[in-house]
Amino acid sequence: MSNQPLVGIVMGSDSDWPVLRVCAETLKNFGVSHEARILSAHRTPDAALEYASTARQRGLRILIGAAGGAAHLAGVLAAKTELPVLAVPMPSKHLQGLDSLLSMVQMPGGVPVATFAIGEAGAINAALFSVAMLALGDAELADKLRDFRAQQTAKVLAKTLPGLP
Ligand code: RP5
Repeated sequence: MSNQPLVGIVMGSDSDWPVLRVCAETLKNFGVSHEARILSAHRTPDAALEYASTARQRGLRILIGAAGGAAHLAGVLAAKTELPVLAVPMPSKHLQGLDSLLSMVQMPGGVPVATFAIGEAGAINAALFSVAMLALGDAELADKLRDFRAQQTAKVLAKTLPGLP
């Protein structure tokens, strides 16, 4: 894994990390260099804007924005960079992440974010989607993704149900 981070994972709070950890683990398993930051669109707005506006020149290729509640973080990051921004809605205390999902997926036309599923599935898939995008220009990474899929397929096909033929 090169030291230059290609994927920047940004979360609105350290309380998001238990859900988002699997995103970083998935990237690590593919050998994709990444960094993770706690930056909030409303609690640390200047730092969040600075991070996004300098991300491209610092060599990042993809940003992943994860937040809960009125989850405007991914949209704010996208407003300040031309890099693709993937949005992961965090489960929220009162609405279980439905609020996060809707505020991310319903970006008005003009500044897109690509929104994934609420919670851990979204965190894994944002990482896998990052791998797929980076694999467009990296044959070795494309091979790793193909192997991962083949292993996943083999695991499912090997499953049996107790008591059923
Ligand atoms: C959002 O508010 C964060 O992304 C987090 O999901 C949610 C709650 O944050 P804490 O109050 O736990 O710091 O900004």
